[in-house]
Amino acid sequence: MNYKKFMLQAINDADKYKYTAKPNPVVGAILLKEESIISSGCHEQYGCNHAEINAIENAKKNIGKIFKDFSELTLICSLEPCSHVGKTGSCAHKIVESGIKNVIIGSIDPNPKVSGKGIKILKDNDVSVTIGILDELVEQQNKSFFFKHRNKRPYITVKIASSKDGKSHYPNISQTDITSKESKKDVQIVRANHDAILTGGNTLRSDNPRMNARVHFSLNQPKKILLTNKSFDLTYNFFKDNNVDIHKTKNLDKIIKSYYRDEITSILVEAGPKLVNSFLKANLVDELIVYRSNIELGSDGVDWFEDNNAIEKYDFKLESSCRIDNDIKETYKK
Ligand code: AOF
Ligand code: ZN
Repeated sequence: MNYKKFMLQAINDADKYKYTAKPNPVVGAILLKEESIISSGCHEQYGCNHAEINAIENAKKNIGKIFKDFSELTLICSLEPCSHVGKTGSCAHKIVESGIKNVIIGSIDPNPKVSGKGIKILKDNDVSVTIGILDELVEQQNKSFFFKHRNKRPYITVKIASSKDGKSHYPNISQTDITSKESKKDVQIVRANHDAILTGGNTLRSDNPRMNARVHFSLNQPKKILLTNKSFDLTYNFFKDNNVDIHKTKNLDKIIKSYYRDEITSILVEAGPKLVNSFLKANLVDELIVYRSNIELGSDGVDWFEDNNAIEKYDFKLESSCRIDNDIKETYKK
C-alpha cells in the first residue's frame, strides 16, 4: 500500500500542536484498517499523552464495530515510538500490548534515549516495521529537535533590529526605536517559535524588556535566560515571569552546551551588539534574522557588527526576505 498520503496527514495533523507540544517534537499517528482511517491522535501538549497512545485510545470506541481487534490495524506514526518511560508510558510497549502487528514510521527518533530502541522493542515482539516514509519532512517539521540531538546543543537564532545603514542605536540614549509596530508584532511570533529567549545585562538595563511571547494563541512560553556579571535588581520586567535562568560566567560555549541536558531545543538571542558579536565569534549562531528599517542613524550610530559591519565574514547567506510595513525582514543561514 502507498502509505505516503497517510503519513502526510499525520505530519499535518501534528503541526497544529507546535506551540503546545514544545519543547517536545510534534508527532502524529493514524490507525488504518486497509485503506480506511479508524482513528488518529497527536502529541497535543507537553507532558501529556504521546500521539500513538491518543490514536490507540481513540480507536477503542470502535472495537467490535468497525474492527475486531488491533491485529487488523496498521499504525502510521511520524516519529519512532518511544522506548523510554518518560512523563507518560513507553509507546513501543503500549503498541505491543495493544496487539498491533504492523507499524509504519516516518523518522527514527534522534533522541539517544529512544533512537532505534523503540524499533527494537517492536521487532523483538514480532511487529513488522517500515521506516523512512517522508522522514525528511518530519525532520524539517522538528528542525530544532533534530538539530539539538545531532549537535549536542540547541539551535541558536539571533534577532536584531537594524537601521538601513546597519546601526543598532545611538550611544548613551537608553532606547533607539528603529522598526515598525508590525515588525514588533512579527517578533512575537518568532519568540513563540523558540524554547528560550536569551539576553544580556546591557539590554536589560537600557530597554527593560519583558521578553515573553505576546501572541493570541495558547503556547508554552519560552524560558528566559539572562547573561550578566553585574548586579541587578529584580524589579525589571524580565523577571515578571518565573521561568528565568541567570548565568554569571562569560563562557558562552559552556552555557549553551549546558542546555543540551535541559529540554531546550532552540534559543533566540535578543541582545545588543556586544553580546551578539560574542555569539558570532564563538560560532554559536545558526540563523540571523534582521528587521531592517529605512531609517538611517548615520555615523553617530553604533555598528551592529564588528570590522566595519562585515557580517559576510561569518558565511551567512540570505535565505529569504519579505517586506513588513516600511521594514524588510531578512533571514540568513549558514
Ligand atoms: C513518541 N510519541 O508523540 C512523542 C515522542 O518527556 P516525554 O515522556 O513526553 O518524552 C519526550 C520524548 O519522547 C521526546 O524527547 C522524544 O524523544 C519522544 N517524543 N515519542 O513515541 C510522541 N512526542
Ligand atoms: Zn511515546
